[in-house]
Amino acid sequence: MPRYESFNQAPPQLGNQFDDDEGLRSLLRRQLPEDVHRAIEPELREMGRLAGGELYRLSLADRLNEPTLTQWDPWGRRIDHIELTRVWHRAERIAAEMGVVAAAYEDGYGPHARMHQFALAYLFGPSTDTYSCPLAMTDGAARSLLDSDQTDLIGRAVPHLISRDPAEFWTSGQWMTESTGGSDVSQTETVARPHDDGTWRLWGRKWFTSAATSQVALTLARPEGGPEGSRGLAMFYVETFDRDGSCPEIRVNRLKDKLGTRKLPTAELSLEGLRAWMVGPHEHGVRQIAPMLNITRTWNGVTAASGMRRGMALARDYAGRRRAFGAPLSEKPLHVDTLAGLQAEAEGALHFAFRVAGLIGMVEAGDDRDELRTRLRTLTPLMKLTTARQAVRVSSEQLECFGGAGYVEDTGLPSLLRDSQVLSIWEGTTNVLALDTLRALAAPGAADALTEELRDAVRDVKEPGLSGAADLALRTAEHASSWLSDAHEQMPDRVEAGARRFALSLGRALELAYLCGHAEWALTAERDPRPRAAALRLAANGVSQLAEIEPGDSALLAAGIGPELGNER
Ligand code: UCC
Repeated sequence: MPRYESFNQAPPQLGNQFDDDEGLRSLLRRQLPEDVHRAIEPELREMGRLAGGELYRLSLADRLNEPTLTQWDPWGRRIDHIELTRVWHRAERIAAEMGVVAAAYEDGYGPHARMHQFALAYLFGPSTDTYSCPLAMTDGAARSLLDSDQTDLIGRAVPHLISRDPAEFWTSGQWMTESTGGSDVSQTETVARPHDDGTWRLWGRKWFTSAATSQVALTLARPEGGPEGSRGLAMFYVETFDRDGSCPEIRVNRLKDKLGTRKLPTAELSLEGLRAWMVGPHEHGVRQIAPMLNITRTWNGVTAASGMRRGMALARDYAGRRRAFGAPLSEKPLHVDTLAGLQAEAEGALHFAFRVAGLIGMVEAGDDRDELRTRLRTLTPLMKLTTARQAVRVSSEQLECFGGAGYVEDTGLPSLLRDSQVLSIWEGTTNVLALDTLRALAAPGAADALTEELRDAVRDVKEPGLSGAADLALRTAEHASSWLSDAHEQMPDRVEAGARRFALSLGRALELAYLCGHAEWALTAERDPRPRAAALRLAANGVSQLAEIEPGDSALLAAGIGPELGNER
C-alpha cells in the first residue's frame, strides 16, 4: 500500500531585513547625505542579517520560554531573582555592541545621529522579543540626565547607558505607574525622605515597571511634606544593585501576567527605603521626566512602524509560497490588494516616525530654532498615538493574511498582534496623548508651526495624482483645525470629547503628507513609482472620508458624531 503523504505548507521566511526593506532604504537615501548613508549602510545590513536570521530563528525556537521570578533561595533568603530568556541575553549584547542606544550620543553624524540610531532600532526590534523596551527607557534616561545639571549623576550613569561594551552597558527603567494611575501620575504615593548623606530614601509601590532587571531607573516620588498633585513630585535616579549585587530595598512582588510582550519582565515592586538621588529641583517631577517620555514615545512609534514592517515581510513572503484556488496568493488580485493596503499603512507610519526621529536629531545637534522645538513637541504625541493605533489594526489584518496559521501559536505569528496591542497603552494611551496634543497646540505659535510642517511636507509635490492626495492631507488638517477653533469658541465642553478624533485625523493627515512628499522625491530623483502607489493607497484607505464634510459643519460636530472624525485609521 502506498503511504498517504499529506501536504505540508512551507512556512514564511525572512531574508536580510535591511536589504529587503525598500521603504526604509528609500527613506534613508533621501534623508541622509551620501557620505553618512554610505558609512552606516554596512551596519544596517549587518543588523538586517541578524534580524532576519539568527535573532528571528532564536525567538521562534525560544517561543515558550518566559522570564521567571524566584523570590526565595533554598535557605530562606529573599533573593527576588528574575531569570531572563535566551533572546534577551543575546539581544542585550548585540544592542550594546551595535550601539542601538549609543549611536544617538556619539559624535560623527551630527543631526543625522538619530536617523542612524532609529534605523538600527527599527531593524533590531521585531526579532528581539521586546528588548526595545529597556533600550527605549535607557535612551530616555540618558537624555533626561544629560538635560539636567547633575554632573555627578551624569558621570556616574550616562557612560554606562550609552556604552558599546556589553560588560559596561546598563539599561534603565522608568518607574512612573502606581496603582493609583498610569495616566494620572499626580496621585503618586511613593514618598522620598532625605537621608544624612545627602541622598534620599524612597518608600512606596510601583505597579507596572517594565524591564525590572535594569540596573538603574528614573522614577517619581513626593518629597515628604511636599504639596499634593504633580507639582509636588520630584524626579529621582535609583540603582537597583548594592555593592554585592543585591538590593534588599527593592521587593519584586510578582511579574505581570500580560496579554503580550511576555518576554518582558514587567513587575510590581515595593520600594522599602531605596537609596535615590534627586535629579532636579524638589518639584515639577513630571516636567522633568518629560524628555524621557518624549524619547520613549518616539521609540514607541518606531517600534509600531517596524512591527508593521515585520508583518508585511512575513505576509509577502508567504503569499509567494501559499497556493489556493489554483495559484499562489501573490497572484490573486484580492490578496495583493489587501497587502497593498497594509503596505501603505506601514510606509505612512515609517515616514511619520522617522520625521520625529530626524527632528530630535536636529534639536540635539544644536539647532536652536524655537519653531523646530515647537514642531517636535506637537508631532511627538501625534505620531505616537497615530502609529500605535495603526499597528494594532494592521497587525490584526496581517494575521488574517495567513488564514488559520495566523491564529496558531507555534507559527510565532500571534505575537505580532499581541505585542502591538501594548503600543497604544504604554507611554500614554491614545486619549492621554490626544489631550497632550491639545496641551502642546495651546503653546504660542504651535498651531502655525504645525501648519508650516504640513505645507513643508508637500511643498514640492507636483505629480497630479500625488497633488490630489497631498491636497486631501491639507484639507483634512484644515478641517481638523477649524473643528478645534469652532469647538473652542462655540462648545468648549466638547473640546475634550473630540480630542481623540481630532488628533487621529491630524495624525493621519500628517502621515499622508509625509508620504506624498517622499513619493514625489522618489519619482523625480529615482524614477521609483512605488512610494507614489503607497501614498495614493494611503489616501484611499480612509483619509478621504474627512473631506466629505464641509469645514465648520458645527451641527454634526456638536453632536460629536461627525463620521469624518470618527474614522480611526
Ligand atoms: O508605560 C511605561 C513603561 C513602558 C515601557 C517603555 C516602552 C517604551 C516604548 C518602547 C517601544 C518598544 S511608563 C508609564 C508611562 N506613563 C506615561 O506616559 C504617563 C501618561 N500620562 C501623561 O502623559 C499625562 O499627560 C501626564 C502624567 C503628563 C499628566 O501630568 P500632569 O502633571 O497632570 O500634567 P501637566 O500639569 O499638564 O504637566 C506638568 C508639566 C507641564 O509643564 P509646566 O509645569 O511647565 O506647565 C507640561 O507642559 O509637564 C509638561 N509636560 C510635558 N512637557 C507634560 N507632558 C509633556 C511632554 N510630553 N513633553 C513636554
